[in-house]
Amino acid sequence: MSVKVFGTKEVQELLKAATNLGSQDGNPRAKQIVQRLLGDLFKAIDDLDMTPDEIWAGVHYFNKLGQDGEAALLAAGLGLEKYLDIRMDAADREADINGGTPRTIEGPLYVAGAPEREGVSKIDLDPDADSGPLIIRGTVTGTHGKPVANALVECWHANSKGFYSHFDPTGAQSSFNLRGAVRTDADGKYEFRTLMPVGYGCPPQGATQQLLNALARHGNRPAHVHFFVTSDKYRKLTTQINIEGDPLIWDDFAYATREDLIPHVVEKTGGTALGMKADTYKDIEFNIELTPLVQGKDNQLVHRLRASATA
Ligand code: MBD
Ligand code: FE
Repeated sequence: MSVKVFGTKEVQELLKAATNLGSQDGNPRAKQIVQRLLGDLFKAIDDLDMTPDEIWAGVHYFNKLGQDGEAALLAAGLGLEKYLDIRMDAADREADINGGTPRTIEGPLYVAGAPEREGVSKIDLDPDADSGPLIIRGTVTGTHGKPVANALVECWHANSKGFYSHFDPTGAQSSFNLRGAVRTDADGKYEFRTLMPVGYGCPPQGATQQLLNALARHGNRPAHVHFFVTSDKYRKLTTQINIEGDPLIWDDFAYATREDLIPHVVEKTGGTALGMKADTYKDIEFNIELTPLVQGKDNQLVHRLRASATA
């Protein structure tokens, strides 16, 4: 069977009715977007001759996706979140905004409300026998390499099992374990004392992994650390670093790896004196360069539903 009904008057009128285009009421932007997406879906059903079984499998997939709370995870896995970065990179080039530390996706696992510290923060609140000590430190600079004092550097990352606090299926971690917020000092410096993260894997029984399985894709990320960097005088940066040497660095299911976001990992001693859990520790210097406001405004603030907690 290969019928073509998309172009018929009946279907076009159905589309118009379903999106209420004949009315002045409603949200015009919502109507525009729904009309386009629904129309593209109708067209695809015609073009690919999708069967009722396939359509209902898709409809029920959305139910499972919602039940699992994984819509934002799937957005990362299908490259939708990366696509938004590609668009923001292109918009920056068009606006002649060059340089600065590259952005990369936020992902779905940020939690607002980490306790704010000055300059240095120890964020490994819970013991984790399988993970060694790690320092991540650097300088936040702005235009012409000028240090930015009083910038807020937030970071969040997984534990030795690849689990994030607040989203840990074992319930093992306290609220802000491995999540920090530090104000840069007068020289623009920040430092987190923490433990080495391990890469994340999608919940094996979840809707995201179910779809990835059908595509013969894995749902794993290399070990990484997320950052938000905010300051009054510069645009907010959303980025991540990868842990050098992770075999998945160029095989991230969320496509977040970028050339300039793989700082060297250096082994150092002297951790005990710093209050680390062993004397030998890993040290990562990650310097962050922010980009200027655009006509006095930060055009990098993305509004999305985020978890929050109180410390
Ligand atoms: C993560 O830790 C993450 O950063 C992304 C983008 C998706 C799933 C888990
Ligand atoms: Fe992550």
